[in-house]
Amino acid sequence: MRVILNPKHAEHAPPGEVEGGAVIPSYEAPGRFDAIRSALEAAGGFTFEEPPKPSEESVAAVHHAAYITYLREASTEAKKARDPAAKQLWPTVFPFGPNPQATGPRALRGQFCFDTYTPILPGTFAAALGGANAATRAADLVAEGNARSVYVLTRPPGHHAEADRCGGYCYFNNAAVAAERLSKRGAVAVLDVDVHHGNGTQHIFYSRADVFTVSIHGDPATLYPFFSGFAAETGTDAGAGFNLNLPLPSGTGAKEYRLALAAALEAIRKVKPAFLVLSFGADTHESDPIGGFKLPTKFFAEMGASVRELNFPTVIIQEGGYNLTTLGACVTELLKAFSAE
Ligand code: SP5
Ligand code: ZN
Repeated sequence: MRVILNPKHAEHAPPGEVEGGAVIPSYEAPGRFDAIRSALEAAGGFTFEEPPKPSEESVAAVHHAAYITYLREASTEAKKARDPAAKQLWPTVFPFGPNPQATGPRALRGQFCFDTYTPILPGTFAAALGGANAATRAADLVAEGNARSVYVLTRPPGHHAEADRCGGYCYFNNAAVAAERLSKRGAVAVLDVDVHHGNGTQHIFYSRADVFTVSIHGDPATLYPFFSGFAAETGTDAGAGFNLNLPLPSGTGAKEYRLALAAALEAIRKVKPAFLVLSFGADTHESDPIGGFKLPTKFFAEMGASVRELNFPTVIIQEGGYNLTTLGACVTELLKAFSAE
């Protein structure tokens, strides 16, 4: 299987995140990428390549111009800063009403973000763009029939990023970039199996019928992102009926997950898409430090086989997964099953 790498991922390395008023090491760290790459190399059967030179075109197809510009300029500002504190831009205050006068740096930092987990650092723009470019390359290979399925190895992840806001460690929505690209050639389904609701992908395609978004995730009543991912969110306008959320309780294991996955796959079959984008998070694993689900490593092989059975040309995008000792095995199990003859 061809693996498209984000060559710039390490330029974004958050120094920590805030947990109950204390700063703890960031879960979303460069070591995630290395753990996956090493596991795939050890398993064999994977070839690694980088995307062609950076372009913002495919990002502009899903994100607002003002947001892209903000992220670029804020990253540059962090790069130029001499004061160490000014090299990390953390949002603290979020809009509580529209105010055209609120254009200062602290206001903008909150305006283009929805949580406090998502800092802008000197390399954030480059790293986010590298991921989007890798997703673009993968989508083009699949759209043109040059590959049946392609895996995008990237971080930071993307599925929480909305059209004009970052959040949940995500800046550019790589899955949405790929889906948008593929949608020029035919209908697309996005299946999001990260343990967290893919609010960004839902948001970007919420009023469209040509991209069917499906997410299986921890119940937002108790799991991040808390404000979306409920079953009643089904799409709007032309997109009514083209968003499916399958929330599951904390502690969900293979038995219950299997049923939700079958329901998701059945719904996707009915829509008859030409292409599939799989937003793959391994944070459903039983050992994940922030997920709360109980899937064993071997279930990822089953997941890969089930999704593969749909038999659609597929772009697989790496989202979350935070246990560095099991992450590589989860991805390998999924991809091996997916690429088996
Ligand atoms: C892409 C992705 O998986 N984003 C996840 C964003 C989750 N952010 C919230 C993390 C909260 C961690 N605190 C949990 C403490 C459990 N001991
Ligand atoms: Zn996640």
